[in-house]
Amino acid sequence: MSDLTLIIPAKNEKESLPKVLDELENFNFKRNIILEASDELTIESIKNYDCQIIYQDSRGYGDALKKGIESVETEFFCIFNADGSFDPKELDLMIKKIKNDKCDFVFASRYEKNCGSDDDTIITLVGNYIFTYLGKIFFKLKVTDILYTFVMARTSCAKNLQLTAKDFSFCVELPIKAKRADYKICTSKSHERSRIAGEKKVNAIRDGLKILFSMIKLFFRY
Ligand SMILES: Nc1nc2c(ncn2[C@@H]2O[C@H](COP(=O)(O)OP(=O)(O)OP(=O)(O)O)[C@@H](O)[C@H]2O)c(=O)[nH]1
Ligand SMILES: [Mg+2]
Repeated sequence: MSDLTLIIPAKNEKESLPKVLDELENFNFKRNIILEASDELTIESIKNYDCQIIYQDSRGYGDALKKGIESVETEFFCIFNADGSFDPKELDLMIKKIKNDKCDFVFASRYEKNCGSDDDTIITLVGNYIFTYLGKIFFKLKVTDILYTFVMARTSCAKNLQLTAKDFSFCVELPIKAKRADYKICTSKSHERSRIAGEKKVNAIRDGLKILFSMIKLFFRY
């Protein structure tokens, strides 16, 4: 399936990223890795792999994903973490939804029936619940796991969204702007695995507050 590009944001993932690329070996997707040019250890760790390395313009998770979306030349793309927490076997179901059900955006979810997470803490679980609920109430979003950001999309639709978030508030900006643009959104069942190695980049308090402020700004269309 060469009409799908995986956008893989990576920051200090020298242990996990090679293993993620090993697991993807039998899948015929393009792989675009987005990282900072200064992240020499991660770059060194994947030098023998078949993938495209793209340097982000600035810093941050959202900045990397924005650059990643701009880089896609295939009809579809999927945001795919470099830490091993996403299972590539789940991509098949997401592809079916986007092709057969003609969805524009497919948001994978850890919180539907028969879904789950090996990586959740009580803080991330409650945080996610609150932000997903705010999304439902204030933006009429039907996604069930707003912060997961395991998202497949029709590239032309995502490129239309004028995304600006450089940090983790990208997680809410993407579904809110997709909904506002009236694109067809659906969800897909997922089970998140633990990260393979390395440290998480999200800080619950700092990034939670940034996401909250971003939602308030988006609500007032500022
Ligand atoms: N290029 C780039 N990638 C980033 C940045 N911040 C996070 N990432 C990557 O984005 C993905 C998600 O970040 P994580 O740290 O795993 O966030 P998380 O899933 O909430 O945290 P865990 O629970 O530890 O998995 C990983 O592949 C990171 O390497 C960044 O500033 N730049
Ligand atoms: Mg992770």
